[in-house]
Amino acid sequence: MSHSSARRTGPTRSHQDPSVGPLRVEFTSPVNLDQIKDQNPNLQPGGRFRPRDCEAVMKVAIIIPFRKREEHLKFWLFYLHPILQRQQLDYGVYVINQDGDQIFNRAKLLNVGYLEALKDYDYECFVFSDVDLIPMDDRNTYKCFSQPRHLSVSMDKFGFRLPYNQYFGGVSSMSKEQYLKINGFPNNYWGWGGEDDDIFNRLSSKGMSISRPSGDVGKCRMIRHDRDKKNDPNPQRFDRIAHTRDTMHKDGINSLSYQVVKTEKFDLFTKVTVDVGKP
Ligand SMILES: [Mn+2]
Repeated sequence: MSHSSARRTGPTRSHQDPSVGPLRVEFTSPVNLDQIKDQNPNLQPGGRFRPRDCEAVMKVAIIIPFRKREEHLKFWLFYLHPILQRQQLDYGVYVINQDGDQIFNRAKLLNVGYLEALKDYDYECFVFSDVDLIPMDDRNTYKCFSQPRHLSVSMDKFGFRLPYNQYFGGVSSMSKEQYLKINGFPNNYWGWGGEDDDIFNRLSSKGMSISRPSGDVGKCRMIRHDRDKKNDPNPQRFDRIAHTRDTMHKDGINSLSYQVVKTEKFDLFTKVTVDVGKP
């Protein structure tokens, strides 16, 4: 048996963990898509990757809710593709683009991403990431755990600490089983805020706890930006969060409706443009 085929079948991961630890992350010099493509020659169309020389750690769909943040997406792709490949994931990147100019609905876009990614491949794990959050340590593995995972635990914008114990915003991951146990995410949070707390309430009402990396490994940077248009704070959010336990069984993946406008496979990501309606 040749050396290379032995490596392909052997238990290789513990012997060649390729993570490098803390990373330098900055947003001053712009990046471009051609450069990113050249730097990641092993990607497949649609922003897919699977390790060649070992069995992948997990099949992971990365879901990014999106509208008019092209500059942030470039930084995200620039930093994350190399990290995700070093993490030996069998992964795909799905940018879920809200069509039109109605008020933004982050959680509904995440639900759409879950279903649309599963049309592509038999993913077992879903990472839900804001487009403007970049991990500063590649030991923060973008995979699923025995409990739902919160990955963006120490963001620069919060002084590298959790803003509050129940915080579940930014970047999180859930297995298919964990996601289905909570009926997915709410579809009726229009505008900024609250949907992450609703998701936390869903998880805790089902007896799940939150898994997190250490504050050191979980450091990340947010790209600074002004408030998006059509994403004002949602005044109903406090009332909604107070009733998650009553509403979650009828509002979620079981009540999701949307229209795909188009699906595009670019070199570095799959973009699904979707009409999610309006309040
Ligand atoms: Mn942001």
